[in-house]
Amino acid sequence: MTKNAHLWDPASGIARGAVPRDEAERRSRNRKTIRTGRILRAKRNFSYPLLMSDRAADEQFMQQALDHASQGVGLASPNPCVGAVIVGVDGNVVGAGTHTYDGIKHAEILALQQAGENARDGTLYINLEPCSHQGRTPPCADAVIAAGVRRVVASMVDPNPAVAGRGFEKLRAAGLEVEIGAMAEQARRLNEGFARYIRRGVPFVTLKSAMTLDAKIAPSPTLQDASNRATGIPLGGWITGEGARTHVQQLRHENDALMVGIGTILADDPLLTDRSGLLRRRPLLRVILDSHLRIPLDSRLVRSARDGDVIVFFTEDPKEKAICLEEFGLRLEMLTADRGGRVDLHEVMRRLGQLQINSLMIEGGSIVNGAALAASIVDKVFLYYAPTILGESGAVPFATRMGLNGSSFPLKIKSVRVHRFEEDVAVEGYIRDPYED
Ligand code: AOF
Ligand code: ZN
Repeated sequence: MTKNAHLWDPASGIARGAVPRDEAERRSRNRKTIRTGRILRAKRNFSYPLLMSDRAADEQFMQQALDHASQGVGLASPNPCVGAVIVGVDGNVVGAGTHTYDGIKHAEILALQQAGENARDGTLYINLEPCSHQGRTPPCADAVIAAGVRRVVASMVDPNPAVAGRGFEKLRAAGLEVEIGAMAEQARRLNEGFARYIRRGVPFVTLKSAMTLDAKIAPSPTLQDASNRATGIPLGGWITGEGARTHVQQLRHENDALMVGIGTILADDPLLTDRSGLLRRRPLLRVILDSHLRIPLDSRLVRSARDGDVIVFFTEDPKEKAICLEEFGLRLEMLTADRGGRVDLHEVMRRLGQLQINSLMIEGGSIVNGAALAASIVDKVFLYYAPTILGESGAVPFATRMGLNGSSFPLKIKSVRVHRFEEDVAVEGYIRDPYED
């Protein structure tokens, strides 16, 4: 008989060490129900609310961690939004934390400090891998181990190449149970700006536009009066309704910077501020592409510039105008022109990356939209549609001159989501995956 063979048990009629058939069936049933999350695992050392599966409880606590992380929107950049929740052995939350950049401490450190001794043998829920490196603070993985946490449930690996799995390795090497992937989609969306920035040194770019169903962003300038009468849409006026426009403020709040071309300034005289009413640690950086410095000194943008929150990229140097704009508090940066004589968008991206801008929203007119798509700087689109057909051949299209750089159209938009705002709809989708490309 070989060493591993089962011994025959005459009493039961089955091999010792093998599992009886009805017992095997019972275990298989249990495995299935555990996988589908309907019943409790038989043995456990702490109590969740009864009848809640491990997975449902994990998701509930991870949702709490994500809610804490979301409180860092506008306050954590250029760092990621991270929230942590610690559940003690009795199944209750004993600590929680939200990372903010100015607060320096990482989320799990704040949660551990709140939990104190109650963290021992508990579970840490966190939307990002605990860090393994010495940054402005020592590695969080070491602190989690030192606190005696037994299990770590995390949504995703840290896209920061300085961490990228090493935090999890540390935890596992110290004997902690580590589970990765709870509510990963939500977690990845929350930190898509951070992922692009930390992996590539450039901001994650969202192209936002509001248009009619026939993809026009404004009536023809020459037919402005007639358009007004026919459609009620004034040149430079609102196309979408209040619900969509309130949502745009939310998007502005989620971004570090906003970019338009000089054409938009001349047509609309916009303010381009974050009016969400939510706190942010840095003012929304307003970025203007203005090759020949045509920006009017009496525009609302120039008049409202403060603390370097307006940056103008230009290619020619009309000295007097530049000096004058600087006196108004604008930042001026001369960049090289691309082949079409416009500001090189790749240089703009590099420069904004150097300024620690994680995320940029383009709210440009036709030319900037077309140029951004053609230059492949756009990661995501957020396109609002009002239920109107302008039907005017001279109306301003969503994007023009897209073919100039020879980039590959048609562009495929992935992971599409559709949103509804009263009468309007919005299509959100990705051109590039900030975690992969
Ligand atoms: C975590 N928890 O709450 C945050 C983490 O310069 P530092 O020291 O602030 O470190 C920033 C890096 O640490 C950041 O790029 C990311 O990799 C990680 N952020 N990690 O475990 C947190 N904010
Ligand atoms: Zn950390």
